[in-house]
Amino acid sequence: MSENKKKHLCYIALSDNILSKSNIELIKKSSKYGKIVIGLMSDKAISEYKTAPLLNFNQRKLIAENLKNVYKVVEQTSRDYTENLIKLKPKYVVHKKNSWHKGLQKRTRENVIKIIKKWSGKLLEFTTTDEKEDKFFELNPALRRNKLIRLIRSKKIVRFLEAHNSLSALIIEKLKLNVKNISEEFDGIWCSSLADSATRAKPDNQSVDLNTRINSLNDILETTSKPIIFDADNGGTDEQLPYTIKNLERMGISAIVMEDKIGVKKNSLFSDQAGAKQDSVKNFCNKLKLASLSRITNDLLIVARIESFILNKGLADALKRAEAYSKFGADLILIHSKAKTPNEIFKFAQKFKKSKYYKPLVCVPSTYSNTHEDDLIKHGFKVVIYANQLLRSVYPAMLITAKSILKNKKSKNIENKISSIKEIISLIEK
Ligand code: SPV
Ligand code: MG
Repeated sequence: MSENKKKHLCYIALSDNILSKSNIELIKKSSKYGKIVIGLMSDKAISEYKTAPLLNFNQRKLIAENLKNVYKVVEQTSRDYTENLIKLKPKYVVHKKNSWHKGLQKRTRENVIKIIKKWSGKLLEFTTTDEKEDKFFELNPALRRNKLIRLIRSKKIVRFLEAHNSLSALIIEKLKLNVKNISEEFDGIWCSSLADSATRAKPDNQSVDLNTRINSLNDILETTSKPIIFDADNGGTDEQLPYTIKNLERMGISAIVMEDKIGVKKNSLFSDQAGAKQDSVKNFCNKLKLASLSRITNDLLIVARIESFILNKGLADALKRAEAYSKFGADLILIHSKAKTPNEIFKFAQKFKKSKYYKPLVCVPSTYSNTHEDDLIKHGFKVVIYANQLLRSVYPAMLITAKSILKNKKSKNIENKISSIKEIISLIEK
């Protein structure tokens, strides 16, 4: 580097995993232009517009600070570069070519150009290796598993949607929607016992055995990278549970939900709960303890699902259980309800918030579906699971198509209502 260039600053904002080949290339190329300052985006800033990277801020910072050619690492607390650029007045801002010319990033790029122009700064855009190589990171089960904890720490609410097979999971994986200039997406995949059973035309009563459920998970893992929460019904027997936990952990699942019910398994949304009994607090606490001791890492979160409202046992019972479950190893509490309004779960949240055994709350707004996420956030919920909506949307669509073909004795009449083969194939191949 010439003497003159030595005093120039080169600003690179990074929002992904530092040790990707393309980032290293970017840093190497930039080092010819001046001293490199990495604007390391905070987890929170990233989560506001896309999935947070696998490594958290401190892990990324440690790596970035120790890279050759990096002069300094500063935190960038928003997607917008303005604050850091004005503070540092870098001669150059560096970015990967072609990765921010479209969509929401386009405005950020234009803004950067406008700001640095004030001190004759320049934008440098470099071609880097195909980002597919960076995707290698995503294949690591340990990194996928750890994503849920990170999302819980960095987002106001973490949003899961049910997938009943790989194709529905792929929709969750890839869908991004621009809502009021924020790129919205689902944070992860709920592997529902109801949806998994119904897809196999079986009732939600454990007729689909655990191995088959694990196979469904495997299919979904193959085509996605987002975190998965597994619905394990009541977790099975004490003899089986440690193996289930280890298996899920090995696969890279982020959380297991266990409900405090015993006896004949009934889906909680059925009004008839005859035969379904709630486990004793003591038994279920032992199960939670067993689950939490069976895991190798703390990244597989244990979610205790309380069925007190489902079985009309009331608020006091739910609260007593929440405290006990929390004490015995639950990382999160799922308070289930089949009421038409969220009143009972909101009352529960209000009281539980004050407990010294408080744990982040999960809800499943299937029957109180008119409840907006903002309201859930306001009442202290951290994870929302939309538990069955994709399954419920394919069923009527298939019925309409089948009826149309039967009625018209040809398929032409339904053509404009169904997707083209090309559309589906391109989703798979992309
Ligand atoms: C599931 O989706 O299988 C659940 C949630 O367990 S519920 O159907 O509400 O019981
Ligand atoms: Mg279930």
